[in-house]
Amino acid sequence: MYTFSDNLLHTLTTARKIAVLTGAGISAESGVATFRDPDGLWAKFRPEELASMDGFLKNPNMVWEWYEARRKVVDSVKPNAGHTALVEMQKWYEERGGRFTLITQNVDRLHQQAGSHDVIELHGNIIDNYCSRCKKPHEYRYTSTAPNVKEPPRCTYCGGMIRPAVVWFGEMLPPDALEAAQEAAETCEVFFSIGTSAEVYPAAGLPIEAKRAGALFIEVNPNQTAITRFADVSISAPSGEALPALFASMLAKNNIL
Ligand code: BJW
Ligand code: ZN
Repeated sequence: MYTFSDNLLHTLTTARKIAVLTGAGISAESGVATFRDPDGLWAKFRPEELASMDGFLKNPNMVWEWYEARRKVVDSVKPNAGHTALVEMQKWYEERGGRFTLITQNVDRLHQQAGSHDVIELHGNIIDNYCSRCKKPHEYRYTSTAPNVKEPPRCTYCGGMIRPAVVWFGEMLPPDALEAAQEAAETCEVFFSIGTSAEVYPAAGLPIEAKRAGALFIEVNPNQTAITRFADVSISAPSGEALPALFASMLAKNNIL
């Protein structure tokens, strides 16, 4: 049973500009591993070997196979109650003329699968592919029924190695996505940071930028993070439980206003 203060519910039901940043934690209850939890991906794999251009060039087959294994997981899972609550919140605010911007670091597309629209993807997605040399998109897609592809396909135009359309360490984030995320952070009244350790920049700077610009900063995470101490409201619970409970409390509050 979750209870939220009247003050918080009043702010949430009267605010018109909401921005939300999500990380791997929101997909944890769907069965997608996070990165930095004790059972996360970085406990078993080295980020610099798997999520960097240097790592890919040193060992392309290993990196490709790691992404194919993660694609297999993403292909087999479903959005959870946390994703669905964000879909409902987006609809609720928009029906009232508000703006609800969903920014994600996740590459799994589960927000879109749940029904969120105009999701800002800061770190790309794990579905698409492009050429690591000439940057042209490539048509390869993982399918569970096809035989395993054990090495990167080759570019039809230049013969370069095909890579997943994610953002690796040391690479620029898509400029339009970053700009839209920064604009939402600087202009919102409420900023949620959900299921992210806030260790990876520039994404981790967004909640702080929002707070500096005057937004109420709410964190949803069962664990402490690098930015918990800056949160105005800290909801220490899994997002698949906390977000539906929060939205239900907002609706109950709104009905008696
Ligand atoms: C739950 C839960 C439940 C569990 N409910 N919650 C400034 C200072 C220092 C360094 C830098 C800096 N600026 C840039 C850098 C370098 C670097 C960086 O930030 N390094 C730090 C690690 C120190 N950043 C970059 O390189 C970025 N590019 C860039 O800045 O370009 C400009 C530039 C270029 C060249 C030189 C200099 C500047 C790119 C970053 C790309 C990150 N890529 C990855 C991999 C993507 C592909 C893939 O998926 O394989 O993105 S790394 C990985 O971390 C992934 C994630 O999106 C990202 C963030 O992780 P996230 O989502 O927070 O997950 P976790 O696991 O860390 O946390 C999960 C949380 O969930 C935990 O808190 C749990 O408690 C919680 N949780 N269950 C709710 N049920
Ligand atoms: Zn090419």
